[in-house]
Amino acid sequence: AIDVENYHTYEEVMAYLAELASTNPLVTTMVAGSSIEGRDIVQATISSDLSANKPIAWFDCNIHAREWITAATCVWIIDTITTGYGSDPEITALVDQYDWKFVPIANPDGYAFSWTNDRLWRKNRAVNPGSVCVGVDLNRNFPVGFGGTGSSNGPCSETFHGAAEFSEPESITLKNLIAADAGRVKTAISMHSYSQLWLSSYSYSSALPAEYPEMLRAMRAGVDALTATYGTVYDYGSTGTVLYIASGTTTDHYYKNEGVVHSYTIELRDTGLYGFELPPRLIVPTAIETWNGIKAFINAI
Ligand code: 0X9
Ligand code: ZN
Repeated sequence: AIDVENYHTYEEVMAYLAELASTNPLVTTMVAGSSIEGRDIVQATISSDLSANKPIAWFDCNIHAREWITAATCVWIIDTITTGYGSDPEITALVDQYDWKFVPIANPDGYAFSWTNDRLWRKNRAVNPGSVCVGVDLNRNFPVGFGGTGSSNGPCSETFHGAAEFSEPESITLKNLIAADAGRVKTAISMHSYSQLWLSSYSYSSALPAEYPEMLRAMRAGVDALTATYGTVYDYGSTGTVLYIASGTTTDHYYKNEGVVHSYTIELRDTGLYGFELPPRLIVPTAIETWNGIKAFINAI
């Protein structure tokens, strides 16, 4: 078990996932890759029948190190689904319908560093040849629009895109996971914070995807249910129109290169009062409203 009302270290989250996998028949884990510093990048799967090859709802969390609420929310959702299966009819139906896959800490080195050295660290912990600055922004290391607007070629920048697309083991790991389930991923959601936004492609340009009307409908269903929970206000739409242009993101890769129409980035609470340092007392409310949004969204697609 894990105390979902607090933030947890990388080791604590990994221990929780291992314990779940060994005690709960719904849960399997796999080491999908390893980080620059050699930490495991773990994917947890919740499935009531792995052999059925169901459609998948897939989540990457904490690709940005300082966005602790994202791992905490993913852990809360894992805990809620595994606890509710068989007793909560809505959860039971969702697990019978989908396999649920989570990478709760997609950037383990950065996350560990944000606990031990710098709470506001964002990137991974790559040593950049020829620079004193460390780290690549993993959410600029994907191919769609690689190196373009909203990314930097300077290793000291918070949005440094890296030497080449997929130069980092952490981004390769996410790419491989999505590719391994090609054709089955019904939705892929990248969890970020903060800003309270539900974002679709495109991110690398202000152009809109062909399926944008369908994406808008699905986002609206999610945001309406999220807001109905506690009144938390969210904006939604394509990243390039709602937020800013960002090239080389996960969401554009899952959408454009892997064919996942329902590919989104969700920017969780808040809007800046606490920013990345959301107090522990707000973990559960954030997770509850987000889960309500995800349930309504997934029932709408
Ligand atoms: O800039 C980013 O990478 C994200 N914002 S954050 O404050 N969490 O760093 C936004 C990226 C949004 N784009 C998509 N992936 N769609
Ligand atoms: Zn982020």
